[in-house]
Formats: sequence, C-alpha cells, structure tokens
Amino acid sequence: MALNLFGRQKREQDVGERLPPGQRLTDGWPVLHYGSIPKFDEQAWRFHVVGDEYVEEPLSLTWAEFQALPRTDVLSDIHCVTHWSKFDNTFSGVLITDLLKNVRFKKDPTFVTVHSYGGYTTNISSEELTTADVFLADMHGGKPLTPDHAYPLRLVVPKLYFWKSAKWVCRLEFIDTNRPGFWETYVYHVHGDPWLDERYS
Ligand SMILES: Nc1nc2c(c(=O)[nH]1)N[C@H]1C(S)=C(S)[C@@H](COP(=O)(O)O)O[C@H]1N2
Ligand SMILES: [Mo]
Repeated sequence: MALNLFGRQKREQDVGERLPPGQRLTDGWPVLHYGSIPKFDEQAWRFHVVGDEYVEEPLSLTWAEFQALPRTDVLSDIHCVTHWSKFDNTFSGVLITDLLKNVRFKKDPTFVTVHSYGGYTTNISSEELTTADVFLADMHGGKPLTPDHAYPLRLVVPKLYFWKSAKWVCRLEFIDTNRPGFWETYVYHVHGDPWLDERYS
C-alpha cells in the first residue's frame, strides 16, 4: 500500500515536469499514420543515405548490413501533436551518429528530408538529426516493432513531436533547404518542438 502510494505520488510529480504544454498522459499507444502499412520484404529492403551536394558516396544497406551496425537502447517520452504523450519508451536500434560514421560528407550538411516506404516524408535540420538521442529503432520494449508501429524500422526523434519519427523509414536525403515534408506542407509546424507548443504552421 505504502509503496503504491509512493509510486503514484512520484508519477504525478513526474507529470508536472515531463508533460509539455497542452499534452495528456496515456498508457496505451495509439496508432496514427496516413495510408496503408507497407509490406516488409527482407530481400528487397534497403536503407539509403543520399544527397549529391553533400554525400561523397551514397550509402545503401541491406537488412543484414543494417543489423550488423552497433546498437543502442534509448529511453524517451513520446509527444504526439494530437495531445497524447507516452512516457518511458525503451526503443532499441542504431544511433544516427553511428550510422553516419559510414558516410563521408563533401561539406557540412544543413537539412534533411526523411523518406519512408509508402511515400511519407518529414523534414529536419541535420543538426537535430545528429543529436545524441536520435536513432533508427527496430524494437520497442525489447520486442520487434509491430507492423502498425513501423516494423521493421522507424526514425525516433525524442525531442520533437512524434510526426517527425517517420515510420517504415528508408532514406535520408541531405539537401540545402528546409523543404517541408508531408504533414509540414499541410498543417503542421516546420520544426515541431513540443516544449514550445510548435503544433501548426
Ligand atoms: N510513414 C509514416 N510515418 C509516420 C506517419 C505517417 O503517416 N506515415 N505519421 C506520423 C505521426 S503524425 C505520428 S503521431 C506517429 C505515430 O506513430 P505510432 O503510430 O507508432 O504511434 O507516426 C509518424 N510517422
Ligand atoms: Mo501525429
């Protein structure tokens, strides 16, 4: 009983500090995406890093090659622009900084379009993409992602709203402008910091 009470008190304190403005805590994990779930074909699957102006030689990884990269676990909170937040997610996968050790740049990169199987895109600055906790996740809570949560792979950008965490991610394209992605073109903010309430453009 005492332990339970302590647990609840602790969580309520956490909520105050960890919940960005306008967000509500959820224990479930809603599924949100536009279009249908792309099928994973392990033989055909590739992950690309491209960008003529920036990348010395395009990188193309098979699923087996991706699996051989160094792995990291990251504990993070999810903040969706539709007002739900989910605390304490352990995602596992490959840090962008580790992935990019395999890429030589011609000049300092500025912006990135993130592409997914199925055609989804989102934009991010290369500075934010290469923040220490940004990574490509293939597992959540110690289990492979389920198809609706982006099996086999998604980007995870813990410090921005969850629409930046592209599901079924397949390509990083380094470009010279902050070109708005799928949602950013319609309604969402070009940046999307939950702590600054950057929801809509
Ligand atoms: N490929 C793809 N990724 C996507 C989206 C999408 O429509 N397509 N929607 C984004 C949005 S708006 C949200 S809130 C999260 C939802 O991820 P989840 O379904 O795993 O909770 O995925 C993001 N990544
Ligand atoms: Mo979203």
